[in-house]
Amino acid sequence: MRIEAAELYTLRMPLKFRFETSFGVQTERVLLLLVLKGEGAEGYAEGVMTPLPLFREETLAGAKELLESALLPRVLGKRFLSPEDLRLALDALRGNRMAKAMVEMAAWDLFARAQGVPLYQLLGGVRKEVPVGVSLGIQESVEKTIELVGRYLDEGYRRIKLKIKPGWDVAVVQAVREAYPDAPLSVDANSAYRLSDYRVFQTLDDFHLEYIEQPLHYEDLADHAKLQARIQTPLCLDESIVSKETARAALEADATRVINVKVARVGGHAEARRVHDLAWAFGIPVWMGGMLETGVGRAHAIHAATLPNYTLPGDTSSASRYWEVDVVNEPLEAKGGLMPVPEGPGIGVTLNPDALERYTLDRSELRPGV
Ligand code: OSB
Ligand code: MG
Repeated sequence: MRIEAAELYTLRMPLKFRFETSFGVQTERVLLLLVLKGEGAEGYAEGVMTPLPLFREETLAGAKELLESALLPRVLGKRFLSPEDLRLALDALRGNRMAKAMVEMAAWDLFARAQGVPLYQLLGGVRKEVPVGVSLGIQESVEKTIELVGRYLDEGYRRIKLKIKPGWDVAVVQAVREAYPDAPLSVDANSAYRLSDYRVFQTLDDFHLEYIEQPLHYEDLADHAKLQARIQTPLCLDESIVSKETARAALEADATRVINVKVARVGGHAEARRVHDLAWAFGIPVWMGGMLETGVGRAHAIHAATLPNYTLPGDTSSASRYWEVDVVNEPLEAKGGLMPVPEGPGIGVTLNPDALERYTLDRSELRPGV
C-alpha cells in the first residue's frame, strides 16, 4: 500500500453534557481528525489529545505540529506492507503516542478498507458486539447522580463508573450503592489522590466496587502497588499504562488487577493488542476506555474491544449520549448494554461532509514532499 495523501482537520464539537473530572470540566471537544489516502481508499482516525495536557502530556497544538512536520512526512509517498510496517517508520521518534496512534489507526482502517474486510477481522476479534457501561462525570448533587445512574441502568448499561475527587468520593458512592444495591459500580479518580489518602479507599472497600481506576499519580506504579496491598477492591490503571512495558511493570508489581486500554493512549492498535495479550497471560481482564470520542474514534474502540480478553464493559457508550450531530453517518448505539460492531469494511463508518463542514476550524492537505 502506497500512502498518497493526508488530510488533517481540526474540529470543535459541543458536548451534550458538561463532563467534570478531578482534572477539570469539559463542555466541548477540540480534536484532530486524520484522513490517510492510498490506492483509491481512505482511512480515518481521531486524536484524543486535548488543547491543554490535563490527562497525559500530549497537546493538540504539539500533535498537529509533529504530524505535519515529521510523522506524516515519514509515511507520505512510501509503500508499506502492513499497518505494523508503517508504524515502524515512526519508531525512531520517542513518545508522542497519541499522535503516532492517529497515523497508525488511520492506516489500519485504510488497509482494512482496501481489502474490503472489517477491522475487527484484521485485529483478531472474536465477537460481533461488545459490552458497555457509562462513565459519569462529577454532578452538581448526590441526588442528580442517583437519578442519572438509575437512568443509565434502565437503559441497560452494564457498569456505571463514577468520577471522584477529594471531597466527592465516599458520600456519593455510599448514596449510589444504597440506591442500587446490586449495580456494577466503579470509580475513577484520574490521579487526584496520594498514598496517604489510603483510608478513603479502605472505606470504599465496603461498597463492593468492580475496581478503583487510577487513584494515584500517573507515573507512580510503586504507590499503586502499596495501595493495592492495603485494600480488597482491585485497582485498574488507565493514565499509567502507555505501553506494553508499563503494563508489564504494573502487572509484575501488582499495581493493577484490571487494565483500562485506550488504543490511542498506548500508541495504536498493535500496541493495544500487545497490552491485551500481556494482561491475558497474567490472568488480568481488560476493558476498552473512552476519551469522549466522535464516531471515528468510537468505531475504532469498538473494533479493538472484540478481542477475547475484553471481558469487562467498556466506556464506549452510545454516540448519541455525546453528540447532537456526529461526524459519521452511522449511529453507534448500544442496546441492552451491548454495542454492535459497525458492519462494513474498515471501521465500518463513513464521514458526514455536512457535519465536518459545520465543525471544522482548520484543514490542511499533505502530499509527498510538500
Ligand atoms: O479517565 O477514563 C478517563 C474522558 C476523558 C479523559 C479521561 C477519561 C474519560 C472518561 C470518559 O472517563 C469516557 C467516555 O465516556 O468516553
Ligand atoms: Mg480513567
